[in-house]
Amino acid sequence: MLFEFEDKNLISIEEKVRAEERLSFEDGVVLWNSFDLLSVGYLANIVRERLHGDQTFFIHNRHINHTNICVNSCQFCAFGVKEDNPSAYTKSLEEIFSDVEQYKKGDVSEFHIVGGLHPDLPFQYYLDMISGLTERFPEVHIQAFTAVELEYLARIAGMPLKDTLIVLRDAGLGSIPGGGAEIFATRVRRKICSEKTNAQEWLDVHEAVHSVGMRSNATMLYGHVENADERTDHLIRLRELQDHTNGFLTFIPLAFHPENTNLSFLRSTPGQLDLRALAVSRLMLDNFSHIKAFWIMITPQIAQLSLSFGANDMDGTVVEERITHAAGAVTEQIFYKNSMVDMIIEAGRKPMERDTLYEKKHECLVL
Ligand code: V47
Repeated sequence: MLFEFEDKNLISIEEKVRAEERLSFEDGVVLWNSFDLLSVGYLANIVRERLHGDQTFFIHNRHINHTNICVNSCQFCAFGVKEDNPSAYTKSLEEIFSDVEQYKKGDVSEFHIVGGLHPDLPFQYYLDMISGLTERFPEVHIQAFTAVELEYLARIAGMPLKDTLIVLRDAGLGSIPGGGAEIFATRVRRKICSEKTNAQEWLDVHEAVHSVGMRSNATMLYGHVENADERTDHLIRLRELQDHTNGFLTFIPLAFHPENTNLSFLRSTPGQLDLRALAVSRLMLDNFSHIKAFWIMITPQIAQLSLSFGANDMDGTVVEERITHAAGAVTEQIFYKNSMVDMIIEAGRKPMERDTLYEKKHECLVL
């Protein structure tokens, strides 16, 4: 029996999806606004299965948030604080090394490092962090510092961005996480992160990262003051850069968490928007291979459902996450590998453990 769309506006989009034709800005807006979520998911699933069949990736990784002290004051952020705040912290390099020491004998394959823009830490701290981790854990891939942090690090290093990237790369930096993109539209950035690296700068940093041979991820923070046009514009700007460099590995839509932020009058994202964000991203980002459901932000249950709404990656085991938990996330901070594998199998998919670059992959059978 053929799948029947409730929303007839989706019929022309289905024709394009089946013909592997690029969707337009107008198509994107239709997908964000359609009342027929199941059909949007159905379309995203066509692409997901065309690219990956049942394969569903996850990684055994460890997040490190080295400091929450930040010179910016983004309205949506509950993590960043000023130095005099009682919850302010900065991990010494020794603390970072000893925190992750316990993973030496484990099979963790990635350190994912993101922090605030600290007013006083010297560039040497970041360089020593990367080289110290590389020396101690040569087999672990280091994915560190968002585009916003990298732009800031270049400033404190007093070097051009590309030179800063090359120094970090040569010290062991493997790839760049996708944070800091938020929503590219100027209207939204003025409201939620007026002091932050602007959209073009964020894109320029990723272009520079790709030009020195490193890969990076991309994100979009949704569910606050942005509208469907602005989300679509964000995805299309990422798609354009990917056409140019092909350096993005994966896209992760990030669900806004309002608690303890200056936007705490907003509500948490509804499950339908979480599923839709993954589905629309899969459909609009036709040149991104991987769409990641970050379970920490949307719950493991929604992440599991999203495996039929375009997502083909469940991110990682994480262990410690402070950014979303500062903003009221109620999920656990660690997802044991066997639970991840069980959830993927329960969803009718095939669990594949991967490394950061999706180069080494192996199927995980029931444990
Ligand atoms: O840049 C901040 C977001 C990002 C809130 O690359 C918030 O694989 C929700 O980028 N509610 C950092 N989100 C995390 C990040 C990330 C996470 C997982 C995987 C990857 C990847 C990257 O978190 C920030 C910002 O966009 N964020 N505050 C909040 N209240």
